[in-house]
Amino acid sequence: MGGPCFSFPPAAVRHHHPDFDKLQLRGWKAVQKEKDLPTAAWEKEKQWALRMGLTGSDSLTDKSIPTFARGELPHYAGINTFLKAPYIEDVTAVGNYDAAILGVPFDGGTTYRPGTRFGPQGVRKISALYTPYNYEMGVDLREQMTLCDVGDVFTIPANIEKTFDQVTRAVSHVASSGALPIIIGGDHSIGFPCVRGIAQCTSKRIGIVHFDRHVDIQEKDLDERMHTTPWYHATDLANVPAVNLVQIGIGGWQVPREGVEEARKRNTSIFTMRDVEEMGLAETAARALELAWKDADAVYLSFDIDCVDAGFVPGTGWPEPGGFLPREALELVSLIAREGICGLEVVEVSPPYDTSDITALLATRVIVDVLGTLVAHGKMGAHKGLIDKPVSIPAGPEVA
Ligand SMILES: [Mn+2]
Repeated sequence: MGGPCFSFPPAAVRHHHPDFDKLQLRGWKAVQKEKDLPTAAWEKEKQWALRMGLTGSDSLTDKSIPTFARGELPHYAGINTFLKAPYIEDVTAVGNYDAAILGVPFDGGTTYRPGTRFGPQGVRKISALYTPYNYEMGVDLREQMTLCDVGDVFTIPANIEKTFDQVTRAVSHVASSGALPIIIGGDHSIGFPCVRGIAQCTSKRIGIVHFDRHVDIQEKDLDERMHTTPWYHATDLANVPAVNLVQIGIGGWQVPREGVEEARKRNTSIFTMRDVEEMGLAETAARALELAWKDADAVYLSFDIDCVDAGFVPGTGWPEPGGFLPREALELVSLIAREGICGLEVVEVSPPYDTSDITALLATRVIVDVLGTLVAHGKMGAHKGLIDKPVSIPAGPEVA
């Protein structure tokens, strides 16, 4: 019987790092920070759940549990909105919230794998895994902001132009209300009508930070505006100049030359994965912010899930190896969002091609990480100053 070939030295001779100090650990700081977060909204939600879902059975010890599941718990139950946020059936009430989730179920701009029309459903479904609290950021979205889910835009499956008009109308309504639009795609063709929806509510100048493996800036693809074309049309808008478009993660073998030619003509800024690697995440974000915000009044954040390495995002239209690790992508969007944004879209999640919801899960993380960052850095609501030309969309007739 052989003894172990290695054994730990006795405690007396262990070499502790002389500067080791628990106070320096982020993990320890986060534990401390949690105690300062309020709980009022959670208490209110539990009361509301009892009112809506009836008091629970006598045999339950926890008297906050209702008979019918209402609100956050249990995570596997309920009718899924994003993060179990209240569903706003009457969209005229959307302005009562700091931010609003809207789905754009549309894959008519897809040139290879379809399925992103199921993106909003897929992301909402897996978002049920999440609590509104983030340990490392020390934020609790339920306590520190208000979020609603306005449901989906009524898209027109066989008509991309009519769909664009519907999307612009919906986004302009949400932006005009003062709620921050958080858009779940849908393929990337919706980038154009989403930006147009915000741009038409303001006389001010909008920059775009775009995460993608693909450049998405050619005029047409297969004779139409497609998911390869949003930034050509968005940067044709008077107050969305191409010089404020920063494209991060572009590279590989799926970047059409027509798009590259257009990026060159329009003088957009493109960071490849190698650029990011060499600069590091902090420097990448700093330079991207400088370019996107130069003489601009707000920045729109567009996150194509395929900017992440194909191994992490099987459920997408044009997977391409060599992109970001999830941790890098999340860190970068967080660094961008801390300066404030006027809208977020997360696109190209295709649940029929997904495996164990992992692609939709990452899309959820991008959204909650951006919301958490905005809260942590005091930027939630900062976009409201942008809206100086709110649009007004007629409501339908009163129902008796
Ligand atoms: Mn892409």
